Amino acid sequence: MTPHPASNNGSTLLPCETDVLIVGAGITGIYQLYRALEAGFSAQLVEAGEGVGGTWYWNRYPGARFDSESYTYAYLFSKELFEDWEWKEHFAEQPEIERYLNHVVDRFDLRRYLRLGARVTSAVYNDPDRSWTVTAGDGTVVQTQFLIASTGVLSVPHFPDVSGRENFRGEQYHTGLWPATPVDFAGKRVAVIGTGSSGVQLIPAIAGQVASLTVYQRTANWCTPLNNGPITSDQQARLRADFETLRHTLSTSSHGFLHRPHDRATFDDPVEQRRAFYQEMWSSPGFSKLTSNYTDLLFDEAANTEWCDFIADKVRSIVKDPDTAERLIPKDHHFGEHRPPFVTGYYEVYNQPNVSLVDLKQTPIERMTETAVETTEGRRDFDIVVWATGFDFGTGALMRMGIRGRAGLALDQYWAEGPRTFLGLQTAGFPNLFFPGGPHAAAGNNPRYNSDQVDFIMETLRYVRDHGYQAIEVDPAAEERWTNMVDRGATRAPSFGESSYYFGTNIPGKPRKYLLNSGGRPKLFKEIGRVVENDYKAFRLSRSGPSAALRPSRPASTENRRLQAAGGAAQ
Ligand code: NA7
Repeated sequence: MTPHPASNNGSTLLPCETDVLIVGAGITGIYQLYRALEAGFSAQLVEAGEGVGGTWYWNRYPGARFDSESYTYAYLFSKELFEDWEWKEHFAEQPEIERYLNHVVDRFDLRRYLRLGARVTSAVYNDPDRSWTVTAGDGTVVQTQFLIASTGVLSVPHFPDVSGRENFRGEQYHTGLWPATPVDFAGKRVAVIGTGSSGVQLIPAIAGQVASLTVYQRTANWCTPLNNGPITSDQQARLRADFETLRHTLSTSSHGFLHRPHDRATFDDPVEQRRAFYQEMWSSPGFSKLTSNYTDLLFDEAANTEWCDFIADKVRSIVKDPDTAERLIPKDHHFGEHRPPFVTGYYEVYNQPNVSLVDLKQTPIERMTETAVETTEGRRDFDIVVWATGFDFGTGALMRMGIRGRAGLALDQYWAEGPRTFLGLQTAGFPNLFFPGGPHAAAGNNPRYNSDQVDFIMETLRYVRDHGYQAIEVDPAAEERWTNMVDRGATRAPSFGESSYYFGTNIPGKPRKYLLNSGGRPKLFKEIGRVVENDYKAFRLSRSGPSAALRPSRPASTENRRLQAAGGAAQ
C-alpha cells in the first residue's frame, strides 16, 4: 500500500481512499502517523489547528511548560532523533516544545500527510464496506478504512457559564486557546480565573508586568516546586550515553517517569527523618513528589495528611499575609486527589503589592459587566480577563466529533452515562475506530502510555491486514470487563474523592465516572499481552460481504464465566 500524500493546495477532497486517517496532530497523533506509514499503510492526518502540536499548539500562554522531564515526555522511537534534539531545560517551555514537534514532523517527512485547519465535524461508519467517511469543517471529506482519533484528553477548553461574559468589552482569553500573537499585559488590570496547573503557571509569568493582578480561586491546590533548571552539557552527554537504559526504564515503568520509587511507608520513619525526607521531596523535580514519595502517600489518610501539613507550613512560610496564606492552603482534598500542579515562584507572587486573591468559595462570581467581574463582595474593573478554567477532560473531543458507528449509533449517546472502552482505545459498535490517548488508558506520564497504545494499535492493524480482515471491533464482554475495572479501581485509593476533573466533576451535568485507569500501565501491559496471546479473541474480526464472514466471538456471559473460572477477571 503506497502512502497518498495529502495536499493543501486548495482541493477540498483528499484522495478518497486511505487505510488510516488520524485526527489530531498532537504528540500521539504525530507518532501514530509515523508508525502507520512505517508499517506500509497509506495514512493521512487532519488537524483543527493551523499548526502541529495539539496541546502544545493551543496552550501557548506565558509560562506554559512541561512538568514531566522533557526527555521523558519526548519521543523515544528514534535514537537519532533523541540525539539530534538537545532540550534546553529539564522542563521545557511551550515555544521549545512546539519547535520540537515541528522538527519531528519535518525530520520524518510527515508534513505532506497533514491537512491543517480542518476540524472534524462528522465521522460516519459505512457498514457494507467497513469504512469511515470523515468530514471536516473546511470541506475536507476522506473515506478511510481505519479512523484513529488522537484528539487528546485536554483539548476542549471549558468556559464557565458566567452571566454577562459576552458583554465584557476588554480582552478575554482562555489558557487552552491562546492566540499566536503575544498578549500585551504591560500596565494592564488583569483577572485570572482558575488556579489549576495552567493558572498557577501563568500567574507568576505575568505578575511582574501587569498594573494589577486579581486571582479568582475556587479551589486551592497543593502546589509544590517544579525545580526546573537548564540541562548542563555534562547532563546532555549523560542522557545520550544512557539512551538505551533510559528508553528501557521509560518503556517499562508503571508511571513512565525516571523517578525511583521509594521503598518505605511514612510511619516506618521517625518524625525527624520524615521531615528531612519531605524536604528532600520538596526540592525534587516535578512529579517525583508523587512517584518517589512514601509508598502509602495515596493509601493512608494519616500519611497523606502529614505531607499536606508539610506543604501547608511551606505556604505559610512563603506568603507573608496570614489570611492569604490560609486561603491558598487546600482544606477540602488530599494531595494527589487533584492533578498536582508544579510551580516556579507561585506563592511568592502573593507578596507583591499589585497581586490579590479572591476566594470564590466565600464570594462567588455573580456576573460580568462591560468592564468588570462582580462577586458577592463587589466589583473589580479589568482590561484583561484570563479564563484558566480547564477542559472537558477525557471524553470532550470524542463526544463532539459527530461519530456514528454501526447502524448509526452515535458515540455521544452510547457514552451518555460515561465512556465504555477496552484498553482505553476502542468501544463496541464502532468498528475500525481507535482513540489512543483517550479516556481509560492509564495514568502517569501521558505520552508514555499513549505510545503503548499506538504501538498496540499498529500491531493490531497488521494482524487485521495479514489475516485478510477488513474490520475489527471490540467484543462487548471485553469492553465491559475493562470499563468495570476502571470504575472499580477509581474507588480503591482512600485518598481519592470524586472532586477532580479525573471524574468530570468540573463540567456541570457530566456523568461522574473515572476517566483515567488507576490500574495504570501495568494493567494495560497485562491486558495487551493477553489479547495477543489469545489471538485477538477480545475482538470481533470480519471481512466485507455477508455477515457470515464475521469471526464469531463468545457471548458476553460465556466470556465472563470463562474469566471468572480462570480467576482472570480484571481487578
Ligand atoms: P484545571 O486543572 O481543570 O483547573 C481549572 C481551574 O479553573 C480550577 O482552579 C477550577 O476550580 C477553576 N474553575 C473551573 N470552573 C470554574 C468556575 N466556574 N468558576 C471559577 N473557577 C473555576 O485546568 P488547567 O488548565 O489548569 O490544567 C489542566 C491540565 O493541563 C493539567 O492537569 C495539566 O495536565 C495541564 P475547581 O478546582 O474546579 O474548583
